[in-house]
Amino acid sequence: MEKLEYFQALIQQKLEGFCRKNGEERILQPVNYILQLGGKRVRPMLTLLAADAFTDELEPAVYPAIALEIFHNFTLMHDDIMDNAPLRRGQPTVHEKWNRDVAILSGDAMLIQAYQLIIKTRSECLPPVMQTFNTTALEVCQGQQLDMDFQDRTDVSAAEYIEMIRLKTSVLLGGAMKIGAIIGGATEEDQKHLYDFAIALGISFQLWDDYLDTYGDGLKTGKQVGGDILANKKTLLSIKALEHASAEERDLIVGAASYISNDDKIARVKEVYAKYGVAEFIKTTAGDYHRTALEKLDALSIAAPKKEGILQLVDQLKERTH
Ligand code: GRG
Repeated sequence: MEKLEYFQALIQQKLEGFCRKNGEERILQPVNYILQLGGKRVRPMLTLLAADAFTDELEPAVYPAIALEIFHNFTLMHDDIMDNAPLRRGQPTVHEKWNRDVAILSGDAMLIQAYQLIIKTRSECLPPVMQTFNTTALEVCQGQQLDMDFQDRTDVSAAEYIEMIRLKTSVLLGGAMKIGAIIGGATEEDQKHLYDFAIALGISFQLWDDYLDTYGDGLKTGKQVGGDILANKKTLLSIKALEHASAEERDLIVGAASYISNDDKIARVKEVYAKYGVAEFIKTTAGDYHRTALEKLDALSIAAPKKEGILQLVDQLKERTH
């Protein structure tokens, strides 16, 4: 675990230095605020771990790693505006604490700052790193658009939903690993294995997240159990149920039916889920993606001890999220 702790501390130290440099500049205050709210720092960890798998020289991967965390936080800031979310990591969102315009502008500044850090990548790696970063950022946008489109539809398929997660969440994890692998000097084949590993892992984690929102232990997840059901949210659970639901069941799931209390609605939707076996479906699907991820890691051309850190991070995330 020592390596993970060292990487975490390094990321924290670099982010603190970045915030110190931002100083008290008005549009950068929200940038420092969101970065100091915490977060698991998964993306920069993936970049460092991927680089570390191929080289002993970690330093060239540090700025790109920090750039990815800043980009991630920028997407959260704008996502919170679009979702009208009051809280982020348990604290007021930027648009609540300041206002919507500040959150838009500071988010924009953050995206530019991410680019300022990415271009510090050493010159021979810069073209493929920049290309990966740009492709990833554009795909994240597409994923966000799909997610918004899905909220108004009742005919979203499981495959479409998984494609949305791939774009909205997984490609940034994949991009983070690929960038680390490029900087570490990995072959294109190994870059692809690591990219595919992160894609599958991201999908499996998101599906588990959906599952736990309905079937998890609220004390462990820190979320209201059944929150997605009450918000009529499209998740793999509701999508799978809608595939089979009667007109009455459909109304209940999409929020068009009346109910006595929140508990009553959650219980009735869970009955529909049980009828169509959706919990088992989601568990099997998440398990399949998890297995695929491990197979991709297996296929890497490096010795097992070099994969250790990556596997430890997966275990740590499982503990925090499962
Ligand atoms: C790409 C130009 C451009 C715009 C962004 C707003 C937007 C368009 C995209 C939203 C993308 C988004 C919010 C994806 C959700 C990803 C996700 C799973 C967030 C939670 O990640 P964690 O659990 O969070 O790693 P922490 O708090 O640990 O950092």
